[in-house]
Amino acid sequence: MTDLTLRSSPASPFGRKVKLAAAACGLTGRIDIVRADTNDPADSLRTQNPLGKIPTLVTADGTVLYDSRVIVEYLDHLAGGGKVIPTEPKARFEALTLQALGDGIMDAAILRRYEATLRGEGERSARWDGHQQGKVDRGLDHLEANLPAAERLTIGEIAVAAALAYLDFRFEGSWRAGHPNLAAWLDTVGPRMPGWAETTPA
Ligand SMILES: N[C@@H](CCC(=O)N[C@@H](CS)C(=O)NCC(=O)O)C(=O)O
Repeated sequence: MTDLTLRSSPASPFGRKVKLAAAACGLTGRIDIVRADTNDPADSLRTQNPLGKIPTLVTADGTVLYDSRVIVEYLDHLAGGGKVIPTEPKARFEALTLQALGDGIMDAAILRRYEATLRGEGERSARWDGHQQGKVDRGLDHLEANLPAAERLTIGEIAVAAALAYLDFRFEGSWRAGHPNLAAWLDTVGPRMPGWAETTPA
């Protein structure tokens, strides 16, 4: 029985992170995914989440949770705790910081995507785009030198995998050539994650 509604879209990397976390927590069967259009002012998403952002989670009693980090905390709690967010302090803050890096890469990549798709030709700023690209590049370089774990599945590895797969999806995997070890990590670890195939954007 589904008692949770996730507003998301297939292309959203933050939505995918939450779906992968839900799968790792064994909660996929409780979640009904209802597609949201963040560009549509009439979409009920904007009444559920004033920020109009996905992912947004609505529980059976109408409680609304956002953003993705809060939703992941909630799912981990529903699953009994310590499933994708470790409880031991050192591991916990490592996982949360790695998640923040994955999220930051997604944020910057999404801003680049919006710059290219939502702004008209004359409105685009190469300087702003380069500023965001720098965050992605430095994040990738850091991860290439500090590969995430291969045998552990925390929200850190999930967020990084979702971020890299988004770069594959929207930026034709151009990051791979300069980051061969990270690319190999994604290709090995990603498909092993519960829910990976089902959440791959087409
Ligand atoms: N910090 C947010 C970021 C979510 C986010 O940026 N979502 C994008 C889609 S992946 C979005 O809703 N964009 C529409 C908008 O910003 O208006 C989270 O972790 O959930």
